[in-house]
Amino acid sequence: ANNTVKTAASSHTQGHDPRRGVGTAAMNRAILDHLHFTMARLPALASRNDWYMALSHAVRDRMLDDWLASLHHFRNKELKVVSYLSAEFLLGPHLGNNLINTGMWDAARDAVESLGLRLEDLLRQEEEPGLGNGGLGRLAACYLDSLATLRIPSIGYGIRYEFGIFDQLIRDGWQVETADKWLKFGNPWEICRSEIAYEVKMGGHTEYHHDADGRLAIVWLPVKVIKGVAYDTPIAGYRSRITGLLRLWKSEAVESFNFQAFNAGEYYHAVDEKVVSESITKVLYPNDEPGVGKLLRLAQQYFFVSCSLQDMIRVHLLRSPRLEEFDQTFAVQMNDTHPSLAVAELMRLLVDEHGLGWDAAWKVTRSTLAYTNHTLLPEALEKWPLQLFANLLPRHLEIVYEINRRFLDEVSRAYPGDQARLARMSLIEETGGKFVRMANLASVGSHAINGVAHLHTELLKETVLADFYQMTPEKFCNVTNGVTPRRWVLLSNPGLAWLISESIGEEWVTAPEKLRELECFASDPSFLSAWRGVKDANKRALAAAILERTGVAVDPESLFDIQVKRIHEYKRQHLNLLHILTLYHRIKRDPGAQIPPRTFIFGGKAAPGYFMAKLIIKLINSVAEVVNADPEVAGRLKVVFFPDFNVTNGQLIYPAADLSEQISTSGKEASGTGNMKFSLNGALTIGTLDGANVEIREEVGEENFFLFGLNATEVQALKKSGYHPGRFYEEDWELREAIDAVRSGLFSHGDAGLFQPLVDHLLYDDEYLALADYRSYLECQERVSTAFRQRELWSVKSVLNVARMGKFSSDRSIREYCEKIWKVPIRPPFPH
Ligand code: GP0
Repeated sequence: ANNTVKTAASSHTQGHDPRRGVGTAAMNRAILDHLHFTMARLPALASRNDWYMALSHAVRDRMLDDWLASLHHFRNKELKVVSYLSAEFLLGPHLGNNLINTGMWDAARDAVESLGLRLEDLLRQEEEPGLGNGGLGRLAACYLDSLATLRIPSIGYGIRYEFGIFDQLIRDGWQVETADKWLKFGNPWEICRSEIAYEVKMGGHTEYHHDADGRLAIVWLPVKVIKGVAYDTPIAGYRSRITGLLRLWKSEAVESFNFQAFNAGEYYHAVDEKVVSESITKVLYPNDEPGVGKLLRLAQQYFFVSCSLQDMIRVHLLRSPRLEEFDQTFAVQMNDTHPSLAVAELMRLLVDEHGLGWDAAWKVTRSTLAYTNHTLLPEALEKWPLQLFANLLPRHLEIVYEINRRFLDEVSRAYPGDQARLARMSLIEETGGKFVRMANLASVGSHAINGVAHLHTELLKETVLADFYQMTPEKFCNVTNGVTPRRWVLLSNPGLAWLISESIGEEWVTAPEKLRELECFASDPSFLSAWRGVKDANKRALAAAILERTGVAVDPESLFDIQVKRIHEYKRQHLNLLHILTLYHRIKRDPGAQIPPRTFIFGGKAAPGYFMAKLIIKLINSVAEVVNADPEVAGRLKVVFFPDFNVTNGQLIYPAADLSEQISTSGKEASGTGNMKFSLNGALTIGTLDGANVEIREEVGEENFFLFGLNATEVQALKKSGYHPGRFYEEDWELREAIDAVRSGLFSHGDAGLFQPLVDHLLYDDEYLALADYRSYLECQERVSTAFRQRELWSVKSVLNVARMGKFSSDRSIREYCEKIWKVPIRPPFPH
C-alpha cells in the first residue's frame, strides 16, 4: 500500500507545502493506512478507539513538518527560548484542538464521514490528559497555545503522570475518587525519546575532596539514582506554522534489575528498585495547595526540575560552550514555587558539574529565572521540613544555606539591626520547627516576580512578599492571566465563533481587540436574536448532558446560573447555596413571587483530604434532591451537581451559561480564569471585587457586571475589628431560616448532625465571611433576576461582555511576559 505518511513527511525537504495531503481524500487514505499499519486492524473489526487512534496519528503526521522545523529554532543562536516549568499542564483533549489550530477540521470531518463515522464520536473517544488540578495547570496549557500561536520558540517542561487528576463519581451525594487511567488505550500524541534521558540523584551525603591542583571538589554521593526519560507532545499554534514542544519526564530505574540481588535468587527484591523509581511519576497530587511534608512530592519536584535543567544545559551547549551566557539561550518561568528547586539545582549544575565560580553562576541563575506567584493564602505557601529536605537533597541544602548566608548579609546591610525582618526574609523558617521556604527561595533566585491579576500583585507587595518588595521593588510586576480563545471559543462554542466571524471577520481569533467591532451589532435586533439562538442551542446541549449524567431534567428556557471550579471554602459555593435556600423558602411562602425560573449548576472536585469541601458537595446534592422533588417549586428551581468537572466538560458548560458565579471572598482568589471563559462566551458575571473580576468589570463596564460584597480593604477591616458571624445570623431572619433548614435535617433525611460541622463553621468561625456578604449577594441576585426578565437588554449586555473581553486572551498575557520578564522579541503574526 502507498504510505501517505512518508509522502507527507518528505514533502518539506522537497520544498512543497508541508500540509499538502490534508484534503479529504488524502486524509481518508491516511486514516485507513494507520488503521492498517499502526493499529493492525481491518476496518470491519475496528473499534471506535481504533478509528480515533488512526485519525489522531494521521493528524499528528501532518503536524510533524512544522514541528521539526520549529524544533530547529532551538539551535538558532539568535532566538531565545522560553522554558515554562510547571508541575501541572491541564491540557484537555488534543484532537479537536489540533484540528482547529492546524486548519484540518473540515478535511478530517469529511474523511471520517466518508468512512461512515462521525467526527463527534471520535472526539468523544479521547481520554483527556488531566495532568493538573485546576486554574494553575490550565493556565500553563493556555500559555503553551499562545506561545505557539505567537511563534515564540518554547518548551513546556513537566511531569508525565501515569495517573492524572482523579475521576470524580457521585455516590449517594458524596464524592468518590477513582483512578484516572488516561493512558489505558494508548496516547497517540506523545513520542517517547528514549535517547533523551538524564540521571537524577537522590539522598545520601556530600564529601569534600581536594583535587590534584588543590582545588576543592564537592562530591554528592547519593543513595539512589533515577532516570528521567523525555516524552514529547507537539502543541500546534493557531495557523502559525509553529508547533511548540511539551516535554514531560517519566521516571525509570537506571537498571531495570539489580542483578546482584537477582543472582542471589531474590527475584522480588530485584524489581523493588524499579518499582520505587517508577513511583516518582506515578500520580499527580490532587490538592490545589500543598499538603505537609510529602517526600514523594518533593522528589517529583526535584526530579522534573533536574531533568529539565540538564536538558536546557545540553541544548545551550549545542549553541555555545559558555554557560555564563545561558540566560541568552533560555528564559525560564517557574509556575508557582513547585519548580523553585530550580534555583538551587541550576547553581549545583553550574558550580559542581560545570565548574563555574559561585558569583558567575549566581549571576546567570538569577537572570535566567523568574517566578509567578498564584496565591496569597498563607497555608498554600510551600515550605519543606528541613530534615526531609536534607535527607533527599543534602547538596541542595548546603547550596540553600550559602544563598541564604549571602542574601541575609545583603539584608542586614540594607536594614541594619532589623532582626525581625531578617527572620522573615530568611530562606529558613526557624519559629517552631525548621522549614525551607520555597517562596523566599524563588524570590531571591529570580530577576522577576509577578502576580496574576492587578489586585493580586498589589496585595502580594503588601502582604506575603512585602519585605522582598521593599528591598527590590524593581523585580515586581503584574501579568494578568488570560485564556486561549482557540480552545475556549472556537472549539467549545462553534456557533458563537461562527456568528462573530460572520459579522466582523475572523481576525478576532488572534487579535481579540477586534471583538470591539461587535459593539455596533448590540443594537441590531436580528443579530441579537441570532445571538440568543446560539446560547439557547448551547443550553439545550448542556441540558441533554445533565439529563444523561444525573437523571435531572432541566429547562433550557430557565436562567442557567453556573459555578464550576475547585470546591474550596474561599470560593464560597456555600454562599451560592444560601441563596438557593432563600429562593426556595420565598417561593414556598409565596407561590406568586415574581422569580424567573433558574437552574443552578455546580461542578468541581474537592481535594480527597479536604473534609469541609466534600461536605459542601454532599450538601449541594442533598439540597438538589429535596428541591428537585418538591412540586411546589417545580418549573421554577432546579439544582444540579455536574459530576467530574474537567476540561472536556468545561467545553460544554461555559458556552451554556447565562450567569457566571465568581463569588470568592475579596482578596482570596489570585485571579480566576474560569471567570474569563464564561464572559468570553457571553455569560454575565455576578462577582466580588476579587482577582481578575476587578479588571473584567473595568473592561465590560460596571452596568454589565453584577457586583456585590465587601472589597478587600473592607474584608481586612472587618476581620481586624473582630468578625462575629453569629450576629449576621441573628439579625437577618432569611439567613437564619436558610441555615436552620440545613441544621434541622431537612436535607439529610432528618439526620441533623450530618451538616453540623459546616453549620458550626459558618456560625462560629466563617473565615471567608459568607454570612457578612449574604445580604448583599441576595440583593444583587434580585438585580440579576430583574435583568433576566428583559431578554433583549440581557442579550445586549451579553454581546458587550464578549466584545470587551479581548484583554483576557492569553496572547496578551504572553506578550506581556515577553516584554516585561523574558526579554523575548514579539514576532509579527504569520503570514506577515
Ligand atoms: C493557585 F496557588 N491556583 C494556587 C494553586 O496551588 N493552584 C491553583 O490552581 C490558581 C488560583 O487559585 C487562581 O486564582 C488562578 O487564576 C490560577 O491559579 C492561575 O493563576 C484560580 O484559578
